[in-house]
Amino acid sequence: NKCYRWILILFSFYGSTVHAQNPLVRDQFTADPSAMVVGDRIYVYPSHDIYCEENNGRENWFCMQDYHVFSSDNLTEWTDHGVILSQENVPWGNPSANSMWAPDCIERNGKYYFYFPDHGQESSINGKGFTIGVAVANHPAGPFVPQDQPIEGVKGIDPNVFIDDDGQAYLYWSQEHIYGAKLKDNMLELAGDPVILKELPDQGLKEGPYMVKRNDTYYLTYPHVANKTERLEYAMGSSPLGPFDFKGVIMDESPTGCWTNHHSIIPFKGQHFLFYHHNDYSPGFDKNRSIRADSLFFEANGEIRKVQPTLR
Ligand code: FUB
Repeated sequence: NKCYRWILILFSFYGSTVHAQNPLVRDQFTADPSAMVVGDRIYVYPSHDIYCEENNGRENWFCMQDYHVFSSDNLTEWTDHGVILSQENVPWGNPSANSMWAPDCIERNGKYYFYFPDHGQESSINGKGFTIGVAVANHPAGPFVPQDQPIEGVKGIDPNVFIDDDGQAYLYWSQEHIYGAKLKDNMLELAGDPVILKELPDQGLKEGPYMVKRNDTYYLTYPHVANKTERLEYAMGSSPLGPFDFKGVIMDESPTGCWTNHHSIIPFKGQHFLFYHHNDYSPGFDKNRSIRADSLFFEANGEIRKVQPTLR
């Protein structure tokens, strides 16, 4: 009888735990997943990798022309809500730059603010000249309407937006360094000068910032090229713009050889998840990636336990 009771307890525990099936999206390439919980669903806003032909952009480089959003209530069945924003619809953007890199989305007062990098109309398509714009919707799946101009005072990629418990919003982004700044309540303009978040390892590219708050601690998490390819690292602090103490590695370099990684961390149904990407479906070309998710755990002292990617 005791044994039967234990089996029941274990079964009910296992049955209530949510597991992802990786990669999450299987009919197109996706990268840079930014996940957000709305009600009992997760919405994921990834980049949409395609392959650039020689006559359309920079061959063998990142090539992204639009964004889709996907949602799920169990991490295994995903609904593709279709295209939420295309490069030709960005009033200030270069419609042939193919540079709709990593985005982020957040809800405030019933509106959804979608932050995305793009090249302005005057910019080259060779990696310089990125800035960040905002598109606004009344529903997490859009339709999203882009603002006429990008955010003044921001140059770079990989936007991440965070709203603290006191209502103050912050924008983080990267351009060689990781930057942070307060946002005005309208979520469309900076409210102060950007600061460089400096207390991270000196050497190697750092990008893709993602801020997490848990138990009054701020976790600045980011991909970093410490060796050959990007691994996910984090630093902890007691305020949103630092100072931060470097703590360690969340995920080692990709076992599939993908040069980039890019992530988000959310609580969902009583546990935390790390969303990230590898190039599972394109082992020979790491600019065609696939988004994934795995459970993430905090240690009793608040540090993050390293996540091992579940492989297929
Ligand atoms: O997806 C294009 C770029 O690759 C992102 O902006 C970076 O974070 C890296 O994942």
